[in-house]
Amino acid sequence: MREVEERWQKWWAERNIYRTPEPPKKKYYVLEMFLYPSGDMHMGHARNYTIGDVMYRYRRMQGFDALHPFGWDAFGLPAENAAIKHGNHPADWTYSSIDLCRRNLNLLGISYDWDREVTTANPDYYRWNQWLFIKFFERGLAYRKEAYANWCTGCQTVLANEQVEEGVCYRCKSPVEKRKLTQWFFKITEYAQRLLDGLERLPGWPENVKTMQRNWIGRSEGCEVDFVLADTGEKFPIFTTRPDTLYGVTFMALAPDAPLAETIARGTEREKEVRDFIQGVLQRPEIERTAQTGDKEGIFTGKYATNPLTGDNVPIYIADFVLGSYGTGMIMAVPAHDQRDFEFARKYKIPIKVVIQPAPATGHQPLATDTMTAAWIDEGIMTNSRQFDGLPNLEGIGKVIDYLVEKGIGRRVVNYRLKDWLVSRQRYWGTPIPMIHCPTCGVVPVPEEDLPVLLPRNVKDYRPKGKSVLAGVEEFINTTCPKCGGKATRDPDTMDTFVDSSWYYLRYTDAHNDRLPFAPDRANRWLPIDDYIGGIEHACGHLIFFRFFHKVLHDMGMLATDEPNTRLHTHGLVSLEGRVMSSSKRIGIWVGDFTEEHGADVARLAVLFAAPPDKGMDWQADTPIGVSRFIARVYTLFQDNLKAVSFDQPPAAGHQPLATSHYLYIRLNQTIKKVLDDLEAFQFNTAIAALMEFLNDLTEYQSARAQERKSASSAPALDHSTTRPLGHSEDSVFGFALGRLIYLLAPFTPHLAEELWRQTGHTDSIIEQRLPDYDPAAVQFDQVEIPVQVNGKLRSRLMVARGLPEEEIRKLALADTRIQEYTKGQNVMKVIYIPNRLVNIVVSSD
Ligand code: ANZ
Ligand code: ZN
Repeated sequence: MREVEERWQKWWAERNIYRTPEPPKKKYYVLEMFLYPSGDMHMGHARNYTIGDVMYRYRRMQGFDALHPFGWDAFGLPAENAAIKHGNHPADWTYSSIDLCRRNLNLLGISYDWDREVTTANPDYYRWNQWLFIKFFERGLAYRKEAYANWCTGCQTVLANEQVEEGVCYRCKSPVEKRKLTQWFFKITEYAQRLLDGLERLPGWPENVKTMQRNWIGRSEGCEVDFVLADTGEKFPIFTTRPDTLYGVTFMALAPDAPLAETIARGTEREKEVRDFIQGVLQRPEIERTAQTGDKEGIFTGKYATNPLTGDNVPIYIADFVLGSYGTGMIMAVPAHDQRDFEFARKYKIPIKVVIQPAPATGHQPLATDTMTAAWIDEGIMTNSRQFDGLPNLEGIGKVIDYLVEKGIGRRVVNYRLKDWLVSRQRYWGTPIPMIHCPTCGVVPVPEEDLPVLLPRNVKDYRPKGKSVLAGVEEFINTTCPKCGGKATRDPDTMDTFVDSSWYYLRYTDAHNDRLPFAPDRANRWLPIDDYIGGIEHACGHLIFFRFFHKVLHDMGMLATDEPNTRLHTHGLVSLEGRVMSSSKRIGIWVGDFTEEHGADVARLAVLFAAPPDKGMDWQADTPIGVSRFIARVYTLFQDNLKAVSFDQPPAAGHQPLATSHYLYIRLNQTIKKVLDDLEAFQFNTAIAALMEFLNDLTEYQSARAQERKSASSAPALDHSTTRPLGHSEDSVFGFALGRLIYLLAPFTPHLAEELWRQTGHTDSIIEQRLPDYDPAAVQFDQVEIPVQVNGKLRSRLMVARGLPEEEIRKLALADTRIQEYTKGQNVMKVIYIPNRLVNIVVSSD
């Protein structure tokens, strides 16, 4: 089969069969997430791309003008790490990896329009990253600030929040610590509410992805309350969702990385102790220290804050469980009603004050400070809260806020967990940030006509040194200021590669544009992406970032839509003997090796058939066996019956209700319906199963016919009730069914389908055809199942032709062997028949 497949792949390429029509009449945009090229592709990759390929073929054969492009997420750390290890250039590793992957994809017969290939490491792509960066800067959406950033101790670079997973780097798994650095950020928080609202308009996205994004964005309604530092009167604003507990505050806590934490003890005898504590905490992963469970640590600062409602002074601590990056980085602590505050208070012997009592109707014992073993976090009645006493606390929340606002000591606020996106990196293999630092003019963008700022090719040492690699490249770093012409330096950082992947899907719509990242009218023709296929691991990273970019570009007037994608499909992972396939760990069945040996169609069916696309699958030694047998059987069936294959609707004579060919005709239409429905519902495994069952029907039909022919020619003739005389129309159904099968195979096994299409006399490609529709009058056997009761009890069921005369039904019911067990030796009094619904036989023993 391999030669046949190669022949078709060559022919498809020559005919440019996957070229995108422009402008499309009826557009459809099918996209798989592009690939980080890291050497050989395994069956996990194959699955993702095959799923997209089936989708594309299906849409095209539905008559859509479809776009199905591919590209390479080519910048990134692994290339750099590989280069450091092997002493070559990251570009060498990247581009040879791309060649290998492209070859693998072509081996699988994936239908990409290679004219639109995008490679993010090429200057003709990354110059537009730089262009967009400057646009963001002009709109106030890219800014620099000094902040505590996630520092990966392995990669020696900062990471975005999205790239820290359970306290370690998502790439190298080294611990991540907080370091204070000046970094570039994208102001994604400005879009937090729109990113949240947009999810409501994405019915085609899986619920779990939307929930993950909602939690990640983390909208929280509450208020800011101005406490004041007791000795200086300086404001000390805190964020709380529970102003109803304001009378129960017994201490305050600062995050170790809150700005005030640095200065609060300065010049006091506690200064050193406090500084040492902060340093110790910041070395621990945030996730660990802010976990609900686990020991809470803190230190008293020696200072007090005044509660604006009560006038009470409470001690200020620095506590490890307070996040610097949420709210104001400072909290009011209410140990009676917050579990973390409770544990902290018990540990440091801070008073606890109950201000919410469980309602008497609950039957709960009133809370007492001394006997409490945990915070009371449920609802209740406000107490010890002056004029608010007696209010249900949920009502109290609003009332207290109103009061604070009136007094000018608080305001309603909405907080989001989402943080601004830190986009600068201190590594080499990425897009240089197109900014110039001038001692006189400050930060100045590189003028548009000077783009791209090329990544210098010759760098002696890519090794991470804790500062930007490019800072050490003299020819690169030294430049002149575009404003004043004076000596200046380039920004030494490169961009997070998630910037590259935030708009690549737009570049595909206009991949060769050298004046803009894309022309709006071209992009608007194709967007949104109709089917987007990729891994669930991107739920809170890429899949938020690209929505953000899309909205910004919408606001810039470059895009008509404000969401990039309507239907999202997340696919499961492929494992091998229980371990997830991985190129870097060399765990996998390799696309190249496997396809060379077994063929592309076998590889495709193997990954499609094992499980529904959204579920994971485990590759077993016998995974490909069943599907390769199926392909061989289809091929043989066609070789045995090539002359019979027909594309004409069989004459109605072939539909005689009791003929085998009628059965086959109905099975054909059932199969067409099932395959079309499953394709639409993204259930490819069951569509393939339906094709397999239908193959059985066809081969059974074929052998039954062979049998008939044999017995017809040899004497003595068999019983005529089981064999019927042959008629021309019988075989025309069979031939027609074979013809239809070629279409149905085309999305799944395009090589086999193309070969059969050619063998049956066609000169064009099967993908240029429309998928056949089913005959709606022939998807059901004209049979009904009729329950048979004896004295009202269900005893048997009959399968009969719909509309069979009542006379016949009575006879069949009484002759049924199971019914006879109940009627034996009894008198049949009555037989009641409700047409097509029920038979009830009334018997009596006398
Ligand atoms: C007082 C209080 C009393 C609170 C009480 C809760 C219960 P969400 O819903 O996640 O927004 N908080 C505020 N800023 C914080 C920070 N930077 N690090 C850690 N915790 C912080 O949670 C808001 C609540 O989390 C706030 O309400 C605050 O504690 C705490 F009985 O204020 B609360
Ligand atoms: Zn200047």
